[in-house]
Amino acid sequence: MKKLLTAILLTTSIFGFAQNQSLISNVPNRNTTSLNGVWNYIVDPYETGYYSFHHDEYDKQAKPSNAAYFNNYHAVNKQELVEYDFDKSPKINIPGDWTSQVPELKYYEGNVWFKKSFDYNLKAGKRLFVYLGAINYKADVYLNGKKLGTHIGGFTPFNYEVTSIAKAKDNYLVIKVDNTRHKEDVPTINTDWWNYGGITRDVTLIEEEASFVEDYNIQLKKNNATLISGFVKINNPNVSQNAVTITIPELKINYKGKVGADGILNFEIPAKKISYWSPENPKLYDVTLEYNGQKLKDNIGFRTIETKEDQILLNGKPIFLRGISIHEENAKGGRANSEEDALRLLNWAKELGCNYVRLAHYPHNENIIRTADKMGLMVWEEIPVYWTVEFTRQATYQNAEDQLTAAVTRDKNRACIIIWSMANETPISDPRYAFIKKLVDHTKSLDNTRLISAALLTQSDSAGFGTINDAIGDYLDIISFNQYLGWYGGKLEDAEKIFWKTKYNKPVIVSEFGGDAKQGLHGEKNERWTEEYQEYLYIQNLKMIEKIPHLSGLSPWILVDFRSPRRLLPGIQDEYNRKGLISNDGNKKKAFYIMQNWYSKKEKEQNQN
Ligand code: GCB
Repeated sequence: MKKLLTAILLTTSIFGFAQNQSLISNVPNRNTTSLNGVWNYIVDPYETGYYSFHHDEYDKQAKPSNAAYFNNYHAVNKQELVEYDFDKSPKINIPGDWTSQVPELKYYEGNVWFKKSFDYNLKAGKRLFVYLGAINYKADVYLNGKKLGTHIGGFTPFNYEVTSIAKAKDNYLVIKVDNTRHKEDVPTINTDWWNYGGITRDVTLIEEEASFVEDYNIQLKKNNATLISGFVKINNPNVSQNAVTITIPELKINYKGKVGADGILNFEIPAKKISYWSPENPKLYDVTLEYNGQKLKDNIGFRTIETKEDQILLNGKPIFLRGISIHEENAKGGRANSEEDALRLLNWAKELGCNYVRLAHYPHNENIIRTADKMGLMVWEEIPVYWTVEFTRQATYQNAEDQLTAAVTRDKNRACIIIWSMANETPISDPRYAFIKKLVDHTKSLDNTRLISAALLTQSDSAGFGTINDAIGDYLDIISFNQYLGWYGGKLEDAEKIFWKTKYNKPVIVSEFGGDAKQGLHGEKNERWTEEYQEYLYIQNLKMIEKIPHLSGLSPWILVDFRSPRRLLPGIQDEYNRKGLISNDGNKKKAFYIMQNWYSKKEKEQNQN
C-alpha cells in the first residue's frame, strides 16, 4: 500500500496542477454532476484540428490558433475563415462507442473530437474536477481551450482539476479520442475483441471542498478476520483540520484518527461479529468517513480470501469457483456501461449457477463491479496484457502498471474482487517473465489481501498429458490456464484419456475452454458451428476437466457471443466470436444447460461437504 501512496503523491508533485492527477475513488457517492448525454462530434482522420498544415501541434503553441478544434471557435464576422463548427456537427450519446452508434464509423480507427458545453456555478472556496470513467484509447482533454492532459489506456478512469478554468456559463469540454492500434500499446494491435472507440464510460464533474478525502482502503487485513485495516488519504491536507472518523454503525465502529502532514492516516480497527461477505450472504455495511465537516459514504463488504495448499478458502472455508468469462458488451452490440447492462449479464451468470465471474480481458466499468458486490458474485479482474505486448519496452511496462494501479485504486474496497489477473495467454520468454513478475510485485505492494493469477498457455506431451509448465507459476497464488480441446486441437472423443499435470501444489482454475456455435443452427454432434457440436464439446471437456488435479474453479469461454474483427465466416460468425453460451441477441444455446447442470451438481456436492 505504501507504494500506491508514493505513486499517487509523485504523480501530483511531478506534474503539478491540471496534469494527470491522482485518482479520486468512490465517485458514485460524491457530490457530482453528470456530463453524460448528447455531445457533438467531428471525425478528423487527418488530425486537422490538432496539427497546422506544417504539422505543428497547436497545443504546443503559446497561443493556439483558432483553427485548433479544442478552441471551439466561432467566426466573429462573416468574412472570417473557420473550417469547423462543433455546434453544427453530428450528435452522439455519451457514454457510448462510435462503432455501435454511427454505422459509417463501424470500422473507423482514428481520431474523433467530442464537445460538451455546460454551465457550472462553483461557489468560492470549492474545487471542481472532471472525472472520465474510460476513453478508448488515447484522450487529449481540454476545457475552455486549456489542455488538462493526455491519458492512454482504454479501460481505466482518470481525473483533472478544473477549479480555476471552469466558468459559471458556457464551458466547453473538448476531447480528442484516438483509438488507433499500436504494437507497443496495452493491448497490442492484435486482439480477439472489437476496438470500440470513444468515450465509453461516464463523464462526471465532482465538486469538493478545499481539502477532502480523495481515496481510502477499508478491508480486512490479510489473513485476519477480525481486524479492519487500511488508509485514508486527504487531498490538500489542512494541518489544523486533521481528524478523520470512520463509522460502521452495524459493527459499532466509531473510529477516530488523525492524518499526518502528508495527508495520510493508516489505521487498524478490531471488529467483532462481522457478518462476512460471501455469495450466500453478500452483506455490505454502511460505512461513513467524516473529515472537516464532510461525510463520504460507501457500502463495504468484509471477507477473507486465501489459498491453503491446493485450496481456495473464502472466509476460511474451501470454495469452488463456478464461473463464466464475460466481455463488456451490451444488448446493442456496443460497450456495456450501465447498471442495466450489468444486470443483464450478471443475472445470466446467476441463472447458469455461477458464484464467480471472470471479467475479461481488461478492467470493466465500475457499475458491473458494484453490482457483482451486491449480488454476491466473486470477481476476477484483469488488465489487457494480452497475447504479445512488447515485453522488452519500459514504456509498455509502465502503461500496463498504470492501468493496474488505476484498477486497484478504483476497486480495492469491493469485497467481490478476489483475484487480480496479470495477463492472458502471453508466450513464454525471459522478458515476459520479468514483465509479469514485476506486475505481480507491484500488485502486492498495492493490495496484498487478494489472490494473484494469470491465464496461462499449456503444453501437451506425446503421452497424452497436458502440462502447465510456466515458471511464472512460482509467483502466482492460483495456476489458471486456457485450453480448447475439440476446437483448436485434439479430439473430443479422447477427452477421457487426457490427463493434466502441474508441478505446483496450488489451486488450479480452467480460465477458458469452449467452442463456437451459431444459435439456432442444428446438426450432428460432429458438425462444427452447430449447437450440438458445442453441447458435445462441453460434455467431453467437463469429463476431462473433472479429473484435473487441484481443480478449484472454471470460467468457460464465454457467456455471450461478442464482436470480433477476426471472426469473418459469412453466415456463421459474421464478425462475432460465437463461443457464447448465449447468442448476442439473448438466446440460450444447448451448451448453456450442460454447464448449468454441472454447476448445480457441483453446488450440491459443496453443500454436502
Ligand atoms: C482465447 C483468448 C480469448 C479468445 C478465445 C477464442 O484463448 O483468451 O480472448 O477470444 O481464445 O475464442 O479463441
